[in-house]
Order: sequence, then structure tokens, then C-alpha cells
Amino acid sequence: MTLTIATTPYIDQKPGTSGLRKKVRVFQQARYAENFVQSVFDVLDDFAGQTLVVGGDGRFLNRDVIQTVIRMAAANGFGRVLVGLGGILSTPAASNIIRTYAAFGGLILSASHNPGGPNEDFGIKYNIGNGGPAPERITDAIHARSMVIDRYLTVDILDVDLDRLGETQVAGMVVEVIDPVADYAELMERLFDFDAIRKLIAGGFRLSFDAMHAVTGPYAHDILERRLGAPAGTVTNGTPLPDFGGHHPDPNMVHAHALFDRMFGSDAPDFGAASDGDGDRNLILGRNIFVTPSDSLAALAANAHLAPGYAGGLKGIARSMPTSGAADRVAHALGLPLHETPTGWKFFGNLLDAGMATICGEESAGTGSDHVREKDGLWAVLLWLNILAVRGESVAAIMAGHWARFGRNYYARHDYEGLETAAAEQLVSELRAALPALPGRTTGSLTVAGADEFEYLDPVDGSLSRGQGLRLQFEGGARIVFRLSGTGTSGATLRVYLERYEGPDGVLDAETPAALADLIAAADHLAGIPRHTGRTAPTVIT
Ligand code: G16
Repeated sequence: MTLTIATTPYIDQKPGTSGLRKKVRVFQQARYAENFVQSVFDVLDDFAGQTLVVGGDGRFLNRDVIQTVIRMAAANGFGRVLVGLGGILSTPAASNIIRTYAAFGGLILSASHNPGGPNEDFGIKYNIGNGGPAPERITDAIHARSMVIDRYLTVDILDVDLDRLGETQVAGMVVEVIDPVADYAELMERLFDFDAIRKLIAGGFRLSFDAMHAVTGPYAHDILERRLGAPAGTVTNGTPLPDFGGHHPDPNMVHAHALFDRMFGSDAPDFGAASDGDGDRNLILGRNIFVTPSDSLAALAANAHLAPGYAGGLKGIARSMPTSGAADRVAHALGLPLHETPTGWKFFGNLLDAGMATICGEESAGTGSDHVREKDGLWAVLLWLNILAVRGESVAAIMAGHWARFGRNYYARHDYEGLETAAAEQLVSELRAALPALPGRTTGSLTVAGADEFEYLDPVDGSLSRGQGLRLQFEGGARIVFRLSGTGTSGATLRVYLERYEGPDGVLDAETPAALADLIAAADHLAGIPRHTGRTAPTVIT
């Protein structure tokens, strides 16, 4: 029997860059998750009898909230829920399942690369029927609904056994616990030349994949070790844990330092990679080389035709605005359209659906294609492996060849985490106000050529997204972008994106900090970072 439970709104349920992310203790408040889930259901139309996909990255609260979602889905009239065994579904696998089974949509429970555990973070994200994150029109409606919600619907049933494959009836709805890996692994087999990769590995090519005790463990064990024959032990930290073993499942120099150490050590493997909490980000390393996400996007786009799934070429390339212009050079050389979107994978969905782009990427370690509607960590790893198998060169040689052909965009992102929100907002508003006066101004050896705030007019649905980052363009092509993160859960994070282009005949093997030193000083100076934040150095450099 459906129960209608009275509730009152929480005023902090505005989805950020990627869904609602909060501390676990916030989600543990009475009716908090229920309010948000009901707000999602309340703004959707015509889902009676349809299928909802549910799963998450295994973090603390994952199983509890899955049971809540199942009860509420039954009460709200869904016909079927597909849930990953053990409550596990990586974000790209969930996207694939929504598409493969023509589900109405899905709820993905994750706070991505943020840490997990009772004192850390949790999140809920709604994905639409194309498998991609809900666009702003829907997330805005969810937020508006959450501000006035006065009841939620549920049923009074026992928990569903998430550890047994198969179907159960729940208050007139079918719950099917599915293998979270199989459909995804088969999709990867269709896109990539597994025989070639198998041969590469059998020939002595060594790789190391750090699953960071997050969701990609089961996927990487199955695909890299079982299907592609990499030796046991290739996948490290391969068991998803509710607190990710006490670490941040964030594949960067700071949190994946063990992998960095291995790849820059004396007996380094040929290839190193890692993924994040929910499996949509990737980190790519070769022996003694870190490939920045922006460079990885460019190299993958330039070489994608070597993989069977992309042998016909690309329709276009899309990147988020703060991502470096490396992909633009590839698009230009290949005669492909290049789309520049705001930060947030949701902005790629329309371009992919409309066939305007095949490969998309972001500086925040996200790369993906039109095979799903999310970024996809293991997909990037497999495309790299396919390219390495065909070209028979090292990662370092491929990147050196890439820069010799297209030039190099030296690039870094400096994050100032845990700032006081008011101070961070003040910095941004002062800089915004100063933009019109900046062109012509000189700082060090740099002269500002243009300054604006990025806004995006979606070419498919005509929607306009304002306030998407402050851009300073310098004479000679260097660039600094400032924006506040939309994924943090405490205080504010200022992101400063720095980029300088060096042509094919220039210096292509400089150290990035040296190549960007002028820009780093200019960013401090023009935005008054130390003055506003009291910080003289970033918390994390990626
Ligand atoms: C999410 C979004 C990405 C975005 C990233 C960083 O990634 O899906 O599109 O680039 O956050 O966003 P921000 O700079 O606002 O923190 P993920 O992997 O956290 O879901």
C-alpha cells in the first residue's frame, strides 16, 4: 500500500555541477534523501510502468539510499527497477544500462572523486533517458520543487536483497538485480580491438591500474585481467570500500601518488591509469610521463580512428571551456567542428544526441564519446591501449609526436580548496567588475588582450547558460580562466586554469611550472588571490 508521508522542505537541495553532493550527515537528516528523490520524481512526466536504473559507487549510505529509492519508485508508479549487484554501478555503466534497456532514467548515487565514509560525502544524480546527466532545465525544476515539497510517497516493505541476481516483486513493481559489469564490458569489446590489446599484453607490455578502492575495481578486474589477459595484480585497490580505504578516490598527482611513484620509478610499467569514485574520470600515465587530461583528449581524438569503434572518423570534438585548446588544433587539422561548452558533462548531451560531436573531454580528467552519455574512465584507458597496440610506440613517443605535429598547450589547474565562501565570491565579483578595464593592461611580460565572462548558447535547444567562468586572454595566445567549483561540499574552491601554447617549432619539452611561471604570477596579481584568500599557494595542482 502506498504511504503518503508529510515532509517540509530543505533549502539546500540545489544540484551543483553534477547532482546533489553533501556531507553524509546532511543526507542522514530525517527525510533528506526522500525529499530530493521525490522532488526528482515530481518533475518527471509519464513514467508510470517504466524502468528506473539505480546504483552507485559503493560508498557509505549507498545501500541504504538504494532501498529508499526502490520503495519510493514502487510508490510513485515505476514498473521496474534495475539495480547493480551489491548496489554497484559505475556512472558510465549506469548510462549504458539506461540506454541499452531503454529505461526512463536513472538515479546514480555518488559524490564522484570526493571522499566517502560517515564523515565524508554522498551524492545523488538524476540521469535522463539518453543516459546522460539531467540538463539544467530539469535540475532547476528539481531544485524549485525541493523548496516547496510537502509530502513523499513510499511503501512499507522489507529491504530487497541486493546481493542476489534476479527478479523480485516489490509492491507491484519488479526489482531486477543485474550484473553491473557484463553489458558494459560487452560494449567495450565492440568498440575496441581486444585481440590487438591482448597480443600487446601477451608480448610483455606491462600496465598498472589503480581502482582506488572505488567502483571500477570489478570492471577493471573483469576487462583488464580476465578478458585482456593482464596478470593478476595489474589492478590494485580493486575492491570497492564504503570509505575508499580512507583515501580520496581522485585520480590526480596528490591522491594517486602511489601510482605516480610507480610510473616515475626505476622499474616503471609501460602504462599506468586510475579512475575515480564512480568510474567516470581517468588518469593516464606512461613511463616517466603524465598526460594531462587536455592533452589526452587531443591525442585520443587524433588517433581514435585506430580503434574499430571509431574507424569511420569523428563527427566533431567537444571540450569544456577551461579545457586547453589542444583538441582545437586536432579538430582544425582534421577539418572537424570544435564545440566549447561550460564545465559539466551535461552540456555535451545535446551535441552527442544531435550527432555534432563524437568525442568529448574536460580538463577535470573526463573523456568520453557517443557510446554513452557520461564520461568514461575505463573507456579512455582502453582507447589508449588500443592506440598503443596499433602504433607500437610508448606513451612518451606518442605525445612527443603529437606535440611535434600540433604544438603543445602547456597547461595546469591550480585549486584553492576550503576557502571561505564569501571571500571566494568577493574575489570573483571584483574580478568580474574589473574585466572591462583589463584589456591593454600589462603584468610582467604579459599583456591582456581580452577579458570576458563565458556564456553558452546551446546550439541544439537554444538554452543560454550564463556565468560560466571569467576568461583572460593574453597577447600571444596564453589564457587564464577563473571559476568556482560546483562540486565541493564545504566552503568554496577557486579553480585557476592556466594555459600557454608553444608551436611545433618551439620548446616542447619544458617543465610545465616553468612554462607557466609568468601566468601564475599574473593570476595572483590580476585576481588578488593572496589578498582575498590569504593563500600564497594552491592546495592542489592538477
Ligand atoms: C563533475 C562534472 C564534470 C566537471 C567536474 C568538475 O565531475 O561531471 O563535468 O568538470 O565535476 O566540476 P567543478 O569544476 O564544478 O568542480 P565528477 O567526476 O565530479 O562527476
